[in-house]
Amino acid sequence: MESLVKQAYEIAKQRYAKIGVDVEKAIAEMDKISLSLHCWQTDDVTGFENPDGQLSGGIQATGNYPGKARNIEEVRADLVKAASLLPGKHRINLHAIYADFSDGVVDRDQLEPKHFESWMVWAKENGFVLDFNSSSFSHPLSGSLTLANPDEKIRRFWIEHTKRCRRIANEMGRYQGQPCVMNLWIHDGSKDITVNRMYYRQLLKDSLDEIFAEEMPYMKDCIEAKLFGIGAESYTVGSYDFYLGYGAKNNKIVTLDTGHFHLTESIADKISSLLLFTPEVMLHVSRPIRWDSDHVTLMNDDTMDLAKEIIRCDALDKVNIGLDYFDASINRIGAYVIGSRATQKSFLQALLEPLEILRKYEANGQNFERLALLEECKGMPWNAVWDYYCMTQGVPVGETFIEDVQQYEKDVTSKR
Ligand code: RNT
Ligand code: ZN
Repeated sequence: MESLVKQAYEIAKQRYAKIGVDVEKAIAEMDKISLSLHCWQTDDVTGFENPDGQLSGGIQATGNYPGKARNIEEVRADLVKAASLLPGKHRINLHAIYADFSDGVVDRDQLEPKHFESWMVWAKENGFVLDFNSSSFSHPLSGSLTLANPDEKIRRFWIEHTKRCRRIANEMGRYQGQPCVMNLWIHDGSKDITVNRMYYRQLLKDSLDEIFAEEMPYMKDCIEAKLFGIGAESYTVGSYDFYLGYGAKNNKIVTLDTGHFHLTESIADKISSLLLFTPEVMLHVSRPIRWDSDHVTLMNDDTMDLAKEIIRCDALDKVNIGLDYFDASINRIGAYVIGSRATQKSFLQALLEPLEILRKYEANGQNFERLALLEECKGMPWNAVWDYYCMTQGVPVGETFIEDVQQYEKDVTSKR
């Protein structure tokens, strides 16, 4: 197998050289592509507050495939397993509901860095860097409005929660010696027509201003918009326009979740616009089917276009690549690995694009040639480069990771 992979790689290298692409450089660039692995794929966004709690906030994990992680040890074991099947070094994205409650569960307005201390130690031991998220959903006070709630008591509860989350993220960043990226997504919205669109947005703006007032040098703030959630079909307080305006004005990172837009909208096209006005971009790579269904990410046109646009904008160091899907209908580790590798494969293809020639064609008005070469690129042997990359990184080549996932299911998840 090894020599086959090598042979194919050598041929691919020559093929790419003919169109001016340096394959070795592309592989070296792959090292910069760290995914932020969303811990919630391991347990269908349950978290550790209440294992029997219902997922709320307009998001849904459908399916009941056996073997979901039920506690902090199982979540960690699954994360380590999934990451072991991916080339490269990665980050772990935690939600506030994944706190270590071994000393007792506390409410979300009581969370402290100490509840994430064991995560920090574990991450360091396992070579991961942590990212973080405040959690507005699946709580008795979640309702349909949190940071935009006219009820001052409820709004204050969520402001307190989010402020604490920033402090936790800041501690994570300090501990790991690199900034922790904290995402803020709230589900606030309304099922039916509201006559107070401005009012709720004003409340959200006020809440954010207060939350962000405290300087936090070791973390980065991201704000994530959404088109609509289940049960909030008519109005979402934190819409894209809202957060784009807020981010541009306040220098915050805007999160683009690929499931949070009209399905015909190109998320790839937003990268260059955003980066002209905001410092960085955070991605939640997902796969919407008819709605924000959070199917397993695939190497489809949407993911590839997104990766290509980032490379074409030379923006790798300004884009944080997180994943966000939760499929409970198939082996969860398998789902994890498929989506992560699909994202990595999309980036590798983007790095192998013959940009110099394509740009020359474009500058000369040679539009036929540009289109022809773009089309031919799809059939170039990028896969031989991917296999080689996986092999040199010591992770399964091609489809052989299926067996690893099956083995883990046999040994671990099927016994849960
Ligand atoms: C919901 C948002 C959000 C969540 C996670 C769990 O539509 O995409 O990012 O999926 O934070
Ligand atoms: Zn998301």
